[in-house]
Amino acid sequence: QNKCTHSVAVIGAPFSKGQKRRGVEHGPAAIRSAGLIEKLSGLGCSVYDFGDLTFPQVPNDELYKNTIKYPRSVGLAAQILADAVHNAVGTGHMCLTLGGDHSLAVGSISGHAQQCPDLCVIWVDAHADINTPLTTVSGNLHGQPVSFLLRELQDKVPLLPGFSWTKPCLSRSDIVYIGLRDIDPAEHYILKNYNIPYFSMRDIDQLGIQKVMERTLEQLLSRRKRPIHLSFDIDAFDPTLAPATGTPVLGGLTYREGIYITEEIHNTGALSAIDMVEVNPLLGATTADANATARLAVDVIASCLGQTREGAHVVIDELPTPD
Ligand code: 5AB
Ligand code: MN
Ligand code: MN
Ligand code: MN
Repeated sequence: QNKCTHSVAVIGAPFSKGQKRRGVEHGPAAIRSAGLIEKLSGLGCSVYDFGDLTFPQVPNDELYKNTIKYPRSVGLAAQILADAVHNAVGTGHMCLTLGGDHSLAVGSISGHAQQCPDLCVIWVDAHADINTPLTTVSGNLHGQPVSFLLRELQDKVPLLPGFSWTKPCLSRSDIVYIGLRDIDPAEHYILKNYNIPYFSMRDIDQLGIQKVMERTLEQLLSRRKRPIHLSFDIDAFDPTLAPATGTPVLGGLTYREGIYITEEIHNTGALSAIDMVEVNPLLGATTADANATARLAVDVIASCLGQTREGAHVVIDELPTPD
């Protein structure tokens, strides 16, 4: 049955201090303006829009060790989001977080894991976001969220101010990356040395997206069915499709590859939370670029929730007959 039976909680997380470009805090408004709620309602979902969270200013949020930017602001925002996701999932909703930058995934995944300790993560991104605070070159926390979540890495991760509430909730075999094509040297070391499963753009070229999804779901779900957290960075798409984002990288997913990923995830019946992050409507050359990027985000989300390319998502009883 294709008709959407989900109740979906929508949480806006207009947060941008995990990176340096202004505008990503307008992601939730841009995605809503592109028709998200109407689209999901049209699919038959019961939508509970919780509006946008507010994140307090943290005074004197100084650099950590001269490198990490806004640790207390990021830590607190993630903690606030964790509570919101925890409550939404606990109430029985599928939880959709609209970013905001990707540092928020520390919160959304932690909050989801408090309700579903057995969850697994599919991380769709051009980047691995697994720098530790000691390996990052940029100092931006949106390039580090996975390092705080991965149990095996904790002896390499210092305690940042603002992060004392976090508890690593993932093991290496609980996450699969798809779409990677811009990996820092230390990140590459981590992926290889800790044996973290990933499918780079080269792997997608070699295997095709169908095999990539088969292997991803086999890795995560073959032992047991368990809740999926999809963390979708819009920069996984090629910049021709998603120009309005902070760190675009050439050679990304096609529209069809992206939608195939989310169709397959929907078909598992196990999707429990989604992050849609890094949509920055102030970037891209024109407002048309910004609108196209936001519409793409809506298409990805709709496909997660049962929109198909084959139609039949609305049930029709019979055809009209002529008199
Ligand atoms: B995004 C970089 N690896 O650490 C770093 O957009 C880029 O959430 C991070 O994937 C990109 O700053 C973070 C160079
Ligand atoms: Mn469904
Ligand atoms: Mn990215
Ligand atoms: Mn990312």
